[in-house]
Amino acid sequence: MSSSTTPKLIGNTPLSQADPELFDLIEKEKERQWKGLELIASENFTSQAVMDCLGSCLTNKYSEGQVGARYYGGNEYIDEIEKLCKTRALEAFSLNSEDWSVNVQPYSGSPANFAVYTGLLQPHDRIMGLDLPSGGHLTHGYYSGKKKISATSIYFESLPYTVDQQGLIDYDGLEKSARVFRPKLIICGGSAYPRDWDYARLRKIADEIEAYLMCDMAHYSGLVATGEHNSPFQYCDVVTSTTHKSLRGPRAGIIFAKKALMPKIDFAVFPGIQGGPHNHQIAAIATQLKEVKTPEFKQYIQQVKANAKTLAKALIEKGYTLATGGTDNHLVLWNLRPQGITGSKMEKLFDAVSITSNKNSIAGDANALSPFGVRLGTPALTTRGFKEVDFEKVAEFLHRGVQIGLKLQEQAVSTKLADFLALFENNEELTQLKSEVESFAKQFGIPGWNIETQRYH
Ligand code: DSN
Repeated sequence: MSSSTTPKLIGNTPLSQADPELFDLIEKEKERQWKGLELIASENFTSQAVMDCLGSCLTNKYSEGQVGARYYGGNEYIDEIEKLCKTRALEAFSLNSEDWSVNVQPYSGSPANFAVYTGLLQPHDRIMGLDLPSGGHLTHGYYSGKKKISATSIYFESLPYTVDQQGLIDYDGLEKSARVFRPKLIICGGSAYPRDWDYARLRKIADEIEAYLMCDMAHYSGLVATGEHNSPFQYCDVVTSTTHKSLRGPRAGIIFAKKALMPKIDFAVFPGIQGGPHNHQIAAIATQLKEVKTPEFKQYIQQVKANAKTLAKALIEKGYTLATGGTDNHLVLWNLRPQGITGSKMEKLFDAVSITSNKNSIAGDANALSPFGVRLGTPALTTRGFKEVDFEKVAEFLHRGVQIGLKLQEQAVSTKLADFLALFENNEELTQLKSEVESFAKQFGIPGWNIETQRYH
């Protein structure tokens, strides 16, 4: 075909030309990720290989159903990809395919959890999960005093268990409540819990009341896969996870279940809750699970833990208090109640100096909207190559941030957040701290980022 007769291809223009406005916003976000210190415990920087899958032609394909049993044609390669992903998922967690099945289709962690509940429970069946202010997740049944917040608490009857004053899971309290409430499902795993879990104890409680035991290991699945955290698989009936946190894969979800339970869960994922699987995500999970099996990934996770311990120790040495007094995993729950400044104020101040963190409830907080905790995690910066010595520097930046925050709080005309924020403008100490944070962070790359050109390659 001569060029004069070649039809013009629709949609063949790169984003930079097709939509410069959006392209520019993405460039700005890339730069933000590179020049700041990312301490949100659930975030990470995924690999170029994962990005390649996410930006691939797999996003074009519909494939409702299971491998080998799809509703549409043209799925011969999609079947191979999903099969590969499932095999690698079982291998990554050393699971025997005689006992365990896996569904890799959930779009993310929340739909994965809801699919488990939909598959195994009837509406209004009872569930018990760790309370959100105690470090649990919204989807584990959260409701406030005034309102049912998570759909999990709308469709099921939820009674939370909590942590004690030290921040440790109150297993005795859970056992006592479970004997009275008799839930059909007990959920373990959390989003802001810095210690490991006693799965044997949870299994004993679940067995006594004939409940299912489910673990949502989203935060620490990278630690479980590498043997750096207790494995929930020995004791649980179902284990769910996201794949983008410590596992460092794409934004997606995954469900493991004992073989007999999986048909009901598969049916809940599709056609119950979702439509066509996101095949680009499934391919990206597959390639990440290949990486998870490497010695380098195990070293990465060991460094994540060592960095979290260093951060915890450095903060304690500066006189701070941590929930549970330290950490066994990838996160630190920093209690600023003794200093008298809220996590809400400090989250904003850290943002202003290019340190990203999040406010978090601490045991004993009266106001969930204005808690005294800050959650800090090490997975993202460890991916950028941070070692123990770098986290000592991070602790120093955090400490300087709190000192500035306390000064500004003194100067503010009221205790309101807005009056605190008003003092950020043109504050020289904040400007200086931001500049030092960025100079420090910019020495470290992020996957796919070319430090020389300051662009993704
Ligand atoms: N948003 C996640 C977290 O930060 O823990 C959980 O879904």
